[in-house]
Amino acid sequence: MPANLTPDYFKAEEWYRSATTHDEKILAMEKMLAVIPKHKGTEHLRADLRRKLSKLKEGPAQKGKTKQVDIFHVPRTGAGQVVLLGMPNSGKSAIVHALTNAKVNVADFPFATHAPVPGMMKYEDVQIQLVDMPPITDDFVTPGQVGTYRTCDLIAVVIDLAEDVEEQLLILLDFLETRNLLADEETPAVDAVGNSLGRKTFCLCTKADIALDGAFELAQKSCDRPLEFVKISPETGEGMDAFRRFVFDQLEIIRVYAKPPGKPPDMDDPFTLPIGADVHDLARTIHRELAEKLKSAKAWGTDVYDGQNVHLTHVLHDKDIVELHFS
Ligand SMILES: Nc1nc2c(ncn2[C@@H]2O[C@H](COP(=O)(O)OP(=O)(O)OP(=O)(O)O)[C@@H](O)[C@H]2O)c(=O)[nH]1
Ligand SMILES: [Mg+2]
Repeated sequence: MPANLTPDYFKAEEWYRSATTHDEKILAMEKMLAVIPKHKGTEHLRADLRRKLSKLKEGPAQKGKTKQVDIFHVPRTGAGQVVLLGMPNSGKSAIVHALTNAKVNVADFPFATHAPVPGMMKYEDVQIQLVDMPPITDDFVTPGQVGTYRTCDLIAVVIDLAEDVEEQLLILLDFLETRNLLADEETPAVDAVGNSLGRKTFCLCTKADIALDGAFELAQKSCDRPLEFVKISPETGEGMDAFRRFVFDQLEIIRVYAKPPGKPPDMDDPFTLPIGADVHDLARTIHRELAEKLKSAKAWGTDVYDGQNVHLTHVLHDKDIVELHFS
């Protein structure tokens, strides 16, 4: 009996083939099993997949002692990590080049970038990590690439406004969707320990200086996901400052300046915390063990008068200054 496998199944299979980490392979195989048509013709294949899946879940095979280096694992530094996703030649490296000091390869030919390249982008006094990536196409993804997106804070879907925006959106969002990378509030996909698989995503429309007529509006209109859109041109600088601010807002973080008792606050190097963090969270960020000895705190900034004594559960705001007293 014919198996009549569907495009969804083939996409999941493609994900499995391009997955290089053990966890990613499990996720991909679970997806294959979830989307495979369930009829007599696929009975053997399903049994085979279930067998392979339980083998995978037993743990990775031990292959000698050599440790493999995963070039797609980019350790996060700074206040947040933003990873670019785009088609060949769409302008990803030019964005990272314009906003950071990273040594990226901007080139007028496709597939110029082969591995992730992180750089630090400054927004006021905050450092945010931007990661340049190799391109993807509708039928090519570098093996292991999905791993970089899986652990980032924000995915920037780069759309070249000088090319077919609808086609780019279709391919790029499909890549994210088939790998459970699009955060979906209605049906949040989670891993074995309950962490969300989807990442917060926005569309970064670039090459505004040579955009086709109405391309930005068309991209917004043809996107069937509730994503935010930003327009930039690294070439002319258009929208670049607004983009830094946008990324800071999207990360949903605040800056807090620590003030040692009797001394001025350190205004050069803020601590960054998630929106909603309180005084105790700040103490934990500064020093996990000392945090248990936190006795009292004074704050300057939003909703307090200067130097007000605040409770340890006092919720902090962007640019607050806090003086911590330990017992
Ligand atoms: N006019 C104009 N050209 C741009 C802009 N951004 C990038 N380019 C040009 O577009 C070409 C591709 O830019 P890259 O940044 O190398 O593209 P990429 O997405 O990194 O390409 P891959 O590494 O192949 O994925 C280069 O010739 C750039 O000079 C822009 O804002 N305006
Ligand atoms: Mg590149």
